[in-house]
Amino acid sequence: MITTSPVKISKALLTNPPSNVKCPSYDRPKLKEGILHIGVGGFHRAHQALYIEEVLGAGFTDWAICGVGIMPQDAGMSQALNAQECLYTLVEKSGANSSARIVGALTSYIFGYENPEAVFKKMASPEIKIVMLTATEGGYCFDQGTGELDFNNAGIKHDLATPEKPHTIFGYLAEGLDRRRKAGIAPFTVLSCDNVQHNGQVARSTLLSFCKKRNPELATWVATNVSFPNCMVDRITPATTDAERELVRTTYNLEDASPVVAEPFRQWVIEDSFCNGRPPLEKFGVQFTADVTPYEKMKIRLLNATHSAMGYLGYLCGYRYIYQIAQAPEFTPYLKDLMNIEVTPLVPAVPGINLDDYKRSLMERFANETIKDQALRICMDGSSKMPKFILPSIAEQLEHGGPIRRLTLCVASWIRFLSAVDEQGKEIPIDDPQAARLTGAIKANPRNPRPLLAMTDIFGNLGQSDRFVKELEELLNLLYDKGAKETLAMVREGK
Ligand code: CS2
Repeated sequence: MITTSPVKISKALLTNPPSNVKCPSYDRPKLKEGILHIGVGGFHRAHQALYIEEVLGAGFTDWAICGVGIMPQDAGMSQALNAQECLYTLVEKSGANSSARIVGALTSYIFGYENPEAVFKKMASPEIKIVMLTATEGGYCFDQGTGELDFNNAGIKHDLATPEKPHTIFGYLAEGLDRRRKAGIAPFTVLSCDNVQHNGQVARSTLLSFCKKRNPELATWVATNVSFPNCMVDRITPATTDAERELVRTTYNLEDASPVVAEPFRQWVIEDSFCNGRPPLEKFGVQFTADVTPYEKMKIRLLNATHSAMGYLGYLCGYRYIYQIAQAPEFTPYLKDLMNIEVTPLVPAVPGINLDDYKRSLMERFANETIKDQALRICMDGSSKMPKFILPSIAEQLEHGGPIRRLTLCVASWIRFLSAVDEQGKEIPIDDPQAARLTGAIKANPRNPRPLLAMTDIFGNLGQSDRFVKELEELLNLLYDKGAKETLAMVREGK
């Protein structure tokens, strides 16, 4: 039981660290920033920043991170981190075990949305060797139908018209790289850490399309000199809410405006092509491979897809946390069948991984009730998650007449969720940059998915599959007529 008042996170704390909290072992002021990271949310701080923390702790001091936020909603993170010298608490929780450490790997944070010039300058500094991204699945602004950068996207239009004050990763990367090109400085590696299959290739092709429009010479230079390794990242990290701040306060006596709580599991598999050097991550549990394809397909199509299947339908059934859904007896067989029957046949052999063990460990991780992962976190940004996690598996199954019922139930649940009113008549908060467009499409008739399916930037050509459209309409009607629990029972029983 803690009786003294909580200690605010600051560098003063590091000189007198609490006994139950691990603190950086290195001399923080001596670090150099070799990495710039765009998109400093909970996931980056629980994953990449922790690997880097270990790199720094082992004496490789040139790889500290300069964090960058480019969205207006990053103002809160900027304020919180800058007020505590970019230090934060990371708590790992599983069962009765919990451990905390103060992470010091992030040594500065620039709020690019207000001060883009500071980001450009930093990107142009020769010390920066890698620019890492967690830009979210939607941050790459590509059209699912054509696979190309979407030049109709408002952010892309803005960045081409207003290069000095960008809103997307493209405006920043293009300007940063252009400054290096003009100054004769070697480029940085662009390392995408988002849940997008072939994330490096996607980052490369979308950035090249953007640069071609902006300045063809820059595009050629980027194509020849910049590397974009693909990688697979994994660690379940709930959104930070007051509950997490309270946990850190009561368990560790720390006052932290922006702590992170995550599961103990973490994985990072990267293709080893870095054009300007890299930290020795292989010494700290990162796996390097020539081809990340099987790892990313396994992770995105099994973990992320099952998350989506739990999120929408679970929310409609009245659950608010993922562990509740993963533990619910009515859900477990549906989730297992979805993975085993509809997704596993599409996943290639993954070197060194037994897929049965992998799926078993996923179910255990989902059921970890100590991390309280929010269903609504999973339900965010469906317009960009569906096309990466769920729809490609449906498309592949359709090619050879394979089973799609359980995956289609996930799509139907998303569309039912988008009606924004639950079965009790309560409002559902829709958090998606495309919310207005999506909800507008089903306003006239929420049971009719066709106006949504006509959005080929999301659905590709799935709307042309009579089989898929029929199953989707049937399941959506069942959700309205029978409710989420009964529809789930029917799908589970093969009806
Ligand atoms: C989740 C991911 O956002 C989602 O829908 O599936 O954030 C997931 O928790 C991570 O990818 C786990 O590595």
